[in-house]
Amino acid sequence: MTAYERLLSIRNERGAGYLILIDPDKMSAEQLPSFVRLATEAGADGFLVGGSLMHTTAFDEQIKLIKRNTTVPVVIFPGSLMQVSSNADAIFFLLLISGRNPEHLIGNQVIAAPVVKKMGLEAISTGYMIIESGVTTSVEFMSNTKPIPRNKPDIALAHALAAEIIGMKFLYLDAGSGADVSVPEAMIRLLSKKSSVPLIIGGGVRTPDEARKKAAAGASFVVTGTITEENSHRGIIKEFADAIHIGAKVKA
Ligand code: 1GP
Repeated sequence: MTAYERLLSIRNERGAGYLILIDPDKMSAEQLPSFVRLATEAGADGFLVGGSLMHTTAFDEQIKLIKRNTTVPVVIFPGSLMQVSSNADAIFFLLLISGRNPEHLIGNQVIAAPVVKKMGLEAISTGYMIIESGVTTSVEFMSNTKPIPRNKPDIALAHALAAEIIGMKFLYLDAGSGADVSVPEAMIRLLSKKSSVPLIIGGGVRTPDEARKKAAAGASFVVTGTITEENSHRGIIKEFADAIHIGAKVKA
């Protein structure tokens, strides 16, 4: 089964899946194994690895370490061209479709594609949309693009439909790491109703209740990064997982 198929079956079984973002700069090699093990046991359905910046030189090693300590898919969520590793299960092959910066629409992809192909790394075509969140986020600054206004779900929908027609496999709506406010439920509801592309929602999700609302609005996956870095204990991760697994028949 491909990582994409595994993710979809998790979504189908549990109503929505819980993905934890690990920023390679924010967790040390000492912390990583125990965090990954406890998060897996607490109900995380997958790990995303990536960040807007990268100071570490051990990206590949970190992916290996994460893989060694979990059974769930480990997917690269690349913040730059330097974040590619054959040790991951897959990579979100991102096109920053909310922006109009050609480097993030096709330039970087052309540079990365031959390497990804040669590695035999599963690439999951993902339309990446930055949603306005009140502050200038790292991803907005680094990508030199404007986010989609949060009160314009119709604009987000037009992007989602374009992604669907192009044939993308996921849509990632991101308010940006550490955002003041997360992606609005009204936007998630509209896109999940009118587009068939599964939605990944992240950025600024801080409580299990907020995560549950994203899943109830139609998110196929909800991502937390900052909050799980700050509170990396089993209890909070289990609360997030239980809140997001809105379709689970029996709660773990
Ligand atoms: C950012 O969606 C992720 O790209 C996670 O955001 O760090 O705010 O949880 P947070």
